Amino acid sequence: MTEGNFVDYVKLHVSSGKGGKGSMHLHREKFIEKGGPDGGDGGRGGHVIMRGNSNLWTLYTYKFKRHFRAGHGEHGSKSRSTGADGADVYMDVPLGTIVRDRETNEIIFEITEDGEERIIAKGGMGGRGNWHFKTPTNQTPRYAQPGTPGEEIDIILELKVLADVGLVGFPNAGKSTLLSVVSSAKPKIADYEFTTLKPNLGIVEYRDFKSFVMADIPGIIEGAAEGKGLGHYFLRHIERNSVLLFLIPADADDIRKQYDILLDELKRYNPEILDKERFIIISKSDMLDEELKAELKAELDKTLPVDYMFVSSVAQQGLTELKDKLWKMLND
Ligand SMILES: Nc1nc2c(ncn2[C@@H]2O[C@H](COP(=O)(O)OP(=O)(O)OP(=O)(O)O)[C@@H](O)[C@H]2O)c(=O)[nH]1
Ligand SMILES: [Mg+2]
Repeated sequence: MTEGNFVDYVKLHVSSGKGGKGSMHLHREKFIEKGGPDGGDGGRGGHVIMRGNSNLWTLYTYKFKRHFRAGHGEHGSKSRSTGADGADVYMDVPLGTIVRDRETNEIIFEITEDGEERIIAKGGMGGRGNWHFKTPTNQTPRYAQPGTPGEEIDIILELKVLADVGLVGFPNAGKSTLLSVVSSAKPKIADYEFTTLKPNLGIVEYRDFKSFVMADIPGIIEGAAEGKGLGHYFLRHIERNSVLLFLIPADADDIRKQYDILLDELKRYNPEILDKERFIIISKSDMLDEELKAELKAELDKTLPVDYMFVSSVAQQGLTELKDKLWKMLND
């Protein structure tokens, strides 16, 4: 995914089809003087149906199409022929989609499974044709039922992102690069600071079709709380995340100090952010040879207050272990 296409809230209008009218018809044929009633039933109106689709990650398609209308049932006709049902409309939504009634704001249902189908607007029933109403005393009923109307409702779709990881780091730490190697997101990457100006979200596909969302945000610098760099306005994008993943490059002068600065900026923005679980990755660790790594490890084991791991996005080192670790943190 690229910048700006993560849609997690849309307002829609849906309406189902009305049922077709039953037919009022009397059989007519040469030489048969009094044919009986033979009007067929009307068809059912089409439903509007929500369907879970595990290949979808956002409500993006609903940004452009806001009205969903199912087909009307056809009317019944002579010779007891039933009208065709109105066409159903399927709305594919990502798993974790909550459907609300816009008027009451109440949750109508939530779609959680792939292939799960729920009717959001039920099609009207077809009316019964006049032959159903034939009785001993009324052999030629001149009456047939109309179809019942469809339903119409204003709804809100909300996508609840189930588990998130937010990337936190100085500019140029390699956040966007990491996102690009663990997800199919294609954020802009460059060798200068503040390459990322808007948050990017990527879906990290994990063993056995599991997945989680990772948010890449602009870099943070000391003084962000006072508006330095890009400020900290965009930190709201990681407020929802359950795990904060700090990236500090292996060639940083003082890793512990960078960590403290980052933490302090987060705290100034919103102290509650510090209640989240934290994990550190030492990024660009392909720049370290084994000896340097061992030395650094001995030092970090003593100085870093939270768990950490060496990762290289470029050399693809430590990525699987990182995903395992994050998955564990998200699900514990
Ligand atoms: N050697 C090495 N370089 C890396 C690695 N990951 C990223 N880089 C380089 O570091 C530079 C910055 O990478 P980005 O991913 O754009 O960094 P960022 O943290 O998103 O930067 P901002 O968006 O400015 O905050 C680029 O030149 C990358 O090629 C890595 O694993 N190893
Ligand atoms: Mg970036």
